[in-house]
Amino acid sequence: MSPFTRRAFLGTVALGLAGCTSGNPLILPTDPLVSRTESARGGTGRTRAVTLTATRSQVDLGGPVVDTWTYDGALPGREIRVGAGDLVEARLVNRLPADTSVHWHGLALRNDMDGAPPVTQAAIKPGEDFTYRFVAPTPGTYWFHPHTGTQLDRGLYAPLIVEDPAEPGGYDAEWVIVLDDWLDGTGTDPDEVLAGLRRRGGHSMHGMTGLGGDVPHPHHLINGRVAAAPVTFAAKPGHRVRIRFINAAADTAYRVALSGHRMTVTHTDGFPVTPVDTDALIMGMGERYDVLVTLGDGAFGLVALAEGKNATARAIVRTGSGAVPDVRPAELDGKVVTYDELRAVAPLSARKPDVVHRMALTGGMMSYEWGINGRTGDLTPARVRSGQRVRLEFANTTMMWHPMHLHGHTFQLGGPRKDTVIVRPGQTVACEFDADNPGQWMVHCHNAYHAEAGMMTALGYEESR
Ligand SMILES: [Cu+2]
Repeated sequence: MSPFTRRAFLGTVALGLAGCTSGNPLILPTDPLVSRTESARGGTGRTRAVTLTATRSQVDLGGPVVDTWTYDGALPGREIRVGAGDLVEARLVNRLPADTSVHWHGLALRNDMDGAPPVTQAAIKPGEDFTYRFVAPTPGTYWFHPHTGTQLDRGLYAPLIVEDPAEPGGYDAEWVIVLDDWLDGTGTDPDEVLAGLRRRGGHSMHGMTGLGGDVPHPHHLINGRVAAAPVTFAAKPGHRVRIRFINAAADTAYRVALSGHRMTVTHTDGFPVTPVDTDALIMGMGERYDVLVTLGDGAFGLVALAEGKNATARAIVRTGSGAVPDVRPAELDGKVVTYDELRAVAPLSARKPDVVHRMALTGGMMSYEWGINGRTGDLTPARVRSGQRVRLEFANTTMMWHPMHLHGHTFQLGGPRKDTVIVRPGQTVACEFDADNPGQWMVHCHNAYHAEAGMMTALGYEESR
């Protein structure tokens, strides 16, 4: 059980309010300003209504059959696809034996729909339901998952694709590829694994890149299938395909490549970049990349190598006859595009930050306690005000890498726009954004085990007076 979920709804935020010697009153998710900000977003007037039933399910991973938790029995859950400006109306029915929530990863949505108990809503109890209603403001590749305990490491995840009606397209097909590391129902479950890490400490598995994980997941999946029983994508030679990659794993960075092809990166975390060619991508948990590829003739392996874990997930791309090539395409050892090479098409204008929050990433494997600025799971918010240019500095003082995620905003990371950024051991990474989405927002590591073991805090808008 998480130390956070035991707290009452808004308990932590209310605490911040009570001790208001430290600043002005906070703008809570229930503040009328949150609704006013949503109204100002406008929208298309179209509504996309869906029901998600979170439930215990048995899932065939393509050999291994596991008991797990899913949305509606599907793994990944069914994609939600809307146009920019559409209203998403998603009713979550909780048939799990535990509290849950749905977080809409990467969207700058209204704060009270962010799905992060106890800060933005009360957890949804077993047998209860909750309807999320929000405008999907910006196009891009997003996804959704619970923000409760270690549930992200079960089967509760699905893509959320926001289409851009103004986009030229220029491709023949579009594929969504969801990467995941899997252990639930294989004789253990994520809560048991976390309890074990806390009892015994962890064993960090560092690979060549130092991007290893803490937990040996026995399976790695592309779209819910193990490498031995891959999904096949069929197309014609010469077709241009847009691939939307989503890393939904709990504890694994993947190195991704398509054998016999280069990929042209077009988007990072939903936002367009000046196109750059690469052989491979490295993706931390929570990150998304969109790429374009022009397909050759034959059969090709789309491979995701689990960094530091000596394991792979894969899918097959088939445009003609022929055997599927080896499990480890040469492209995996080719050029890997870096953040530095990427340039947002619409960067934030240059501006001096009005406020800087330094967040030291702290903790270690021995006691398996992780934190921010030495505090474990402390949701007392770092304060910002509407209209400010805010700079967050993540300084990694640990021996592990951390994919850091900010809710409700897409920051500028040097060149690209992102909402999740890999911070390597010893590295300091600066992210800047304009405070234009009032409310209380989580900032945390997207390793599900690190977040649950305390590497989580909040960013809180306060009233400007
Ligand atoms: Cu972490």
